[in-house]
Amino acid sequence: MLHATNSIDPVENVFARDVVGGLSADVKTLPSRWLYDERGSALFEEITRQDEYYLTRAETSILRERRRHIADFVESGAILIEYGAGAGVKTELVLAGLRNPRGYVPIDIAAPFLAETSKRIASRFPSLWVRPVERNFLDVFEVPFDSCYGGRTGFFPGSTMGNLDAIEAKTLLTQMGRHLGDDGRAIIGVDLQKSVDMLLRAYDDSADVTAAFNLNLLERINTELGGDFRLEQFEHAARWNEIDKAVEMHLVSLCDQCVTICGRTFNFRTSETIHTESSRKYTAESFEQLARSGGWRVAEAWQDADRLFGLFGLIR
Ligand code: AVJ
Repeated sequence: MLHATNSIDPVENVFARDVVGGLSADVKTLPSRWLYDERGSALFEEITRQDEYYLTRAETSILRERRRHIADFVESGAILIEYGAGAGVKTELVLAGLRNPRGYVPIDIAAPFLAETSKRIASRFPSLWVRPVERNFLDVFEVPFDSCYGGRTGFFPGSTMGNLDAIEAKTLLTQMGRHLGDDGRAIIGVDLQKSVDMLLRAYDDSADVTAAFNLNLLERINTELGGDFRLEQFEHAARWNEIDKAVEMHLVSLCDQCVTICGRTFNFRTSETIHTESSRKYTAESFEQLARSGGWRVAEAWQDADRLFGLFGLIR
């Protein structure tokens, strides 16, 4: 147990503040970044191994097949700056393909992952300067290494961009521009629009790993904030939002019920949902438009053989 749960103050505690705020709204939502506690991160890793979740395999195949193109795009001696580094598995693939990379800056709020990833990368690439930054990549902050150390390339794989709304995405792209400089480059991976059926199956796998991942958020509220969610009275749902071109994850209330968290009571009607995540899906054109809104131009567009996923090389 992390805290005496009766003393959690939604003004002081950011998680409590987001939960109380999100569940007080007319349309209940919770920010998707809270899905990634230790169990949530492990469940996400398990999702990437499910047959229906094609994203990770498709992106990894692009990184392997386009290794040479990527190395040409990133000039020799570059510093790689990764936004939301997580477990950093794809990073090793990219670094191994680059010519003489000089530095690696993983940015992540999850300190344990950050330390582990930094250690592993530093020992595999002994000549690389590794400088982790423990931040939420949406905050405003500076990165180590100025331009005299070499050209800088941003790396933002995994379609995490798809979880950001238009304002957050534009803010991040603008901040990346500031970090990476006028001749900086960026490599960004996003999922592409395709049949709704295939998209929904990726977010509602038959082994129910995605359901467990989504429901874990309620478990986390119970454990960390002393909530009394009855998990069996909620159900995972994946829905397509045609206007936003996004797969949404929801938690659907199976009955009329009330839940108490931090001394506050929240009512749920039967079928009312908590919206827990949006994963936006792009076309080459819609991604190009997004990139422009943040001050970037698309110089390279790579796809896997089945055209499921897109990796884009951006310049200023
Ligand atoms: C890691 C955020 C890219 O949106 O596809 C997987 C998270 N959610 N299944 C995604 C996720 C449900 C994933 N990202």
